[in-house]
Amino acid sequence: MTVPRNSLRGFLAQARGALRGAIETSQNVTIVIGNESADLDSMTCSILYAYVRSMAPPRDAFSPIYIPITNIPKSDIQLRPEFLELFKHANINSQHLLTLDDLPELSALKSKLPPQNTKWVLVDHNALQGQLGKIYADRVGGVIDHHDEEGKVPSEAGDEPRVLEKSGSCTSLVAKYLRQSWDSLSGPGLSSRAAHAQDDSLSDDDDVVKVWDAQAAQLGLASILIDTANLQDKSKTTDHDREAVEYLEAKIAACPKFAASFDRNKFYEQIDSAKKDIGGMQLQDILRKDYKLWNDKGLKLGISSVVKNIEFLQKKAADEANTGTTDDAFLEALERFATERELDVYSLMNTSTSAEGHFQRELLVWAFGAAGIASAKKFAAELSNELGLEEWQSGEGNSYDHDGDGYWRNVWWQRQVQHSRKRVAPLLREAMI
Ligand SMILES: [Mn+2]
Repeated sequence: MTVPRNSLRGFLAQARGALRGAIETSQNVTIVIGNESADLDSMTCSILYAYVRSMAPPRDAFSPIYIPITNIPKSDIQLRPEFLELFKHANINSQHLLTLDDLPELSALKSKLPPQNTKWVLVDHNALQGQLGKIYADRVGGVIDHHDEEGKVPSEAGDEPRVLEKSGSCTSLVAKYLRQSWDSLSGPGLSSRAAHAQDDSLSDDDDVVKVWDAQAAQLGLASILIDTANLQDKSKTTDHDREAVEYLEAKIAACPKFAASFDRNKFYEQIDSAKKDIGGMQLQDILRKDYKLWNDKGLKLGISSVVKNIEFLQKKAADEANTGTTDDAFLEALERFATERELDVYSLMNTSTSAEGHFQRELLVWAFGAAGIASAKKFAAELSNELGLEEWQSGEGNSYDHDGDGYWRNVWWQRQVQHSRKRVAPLLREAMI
């Protein structure tokens, strides 16, 4: 069975059905999955890759269709308003996205989806973490990623890619890898009645393949623009990103339905402001919505990335707590987050724009227990220069720095703002003792 040329919407519906069928009948299944923070990049990488590969598979593909899974429960989609904004441009909605909820529940995972029936392609990470990693790590057979190599993916990936390169967005690497296959699918339009019948976003005059391509192109383009600040962030943007933007924009320009009205800057602003629209969320949800966890040398390290400054979180904490000082409410909320997850080291990375319009970063590190404290101190001592760490004070004029009573905590301005979690996480992990 080959997967027919289809819209993203049609493809995702087919993928959901195929996954269910494969589980029920013990058929082989190839799963394409992004990382556990499940940001926009991870989501679009997995969908784009699965979409094009399913319609243009390698000769000896492990299964007839590639299933894109976003690495969060379905309920967490709501914590990513930028997903919902972007879905409109791709003519899909949150119901179409496949998530962890589409896999068998954890207790039955191994029996209902036996490892030998699966092949995993990792996009936007290169080591399968968490519960999935415990069961399926040996079944990883391909990777496209822009994080530091963790040495977990076999050096020979056979039919699937093994691409680990620096780029602002992993979606840029995916677009580059798919280019030939995708173009081979974009030949003369098939404006068949059937295609029009199954896609109600089309009018009779539309060339369906061009519309579908332009919708998929916008899905990918959004991540690249978000990850590179609309190609303006020189520390992140690479040639891969610029080339992918050009390539995807050409697909949009080739489609009469979108060509005239599409404006890259407006598109970027729209997705970016949706991403920052977190005012209505609970503080604990904000901390977990872009969260990554590692286990190194027996220590648990968790890092939350937040697109607002600490002051924003303090106000939120104070509103939710209703009593005590803002500082107390904020620190109690953070401590609850870290202790519920039994972390040895918890870090919070905040990005924001200063009153003068400059991009800025705050970095908090909170360590619990002797080994965690020793690791955090080592990190602070060794990396202070590289990260440009400078003293920070809360709005109430307090320093959060603390050493004693079984915990250690420090907050800094991170003046070397080019270093995102992609850099800070490996540094923290290396500091673990
Ligand atoms: Mn990424």
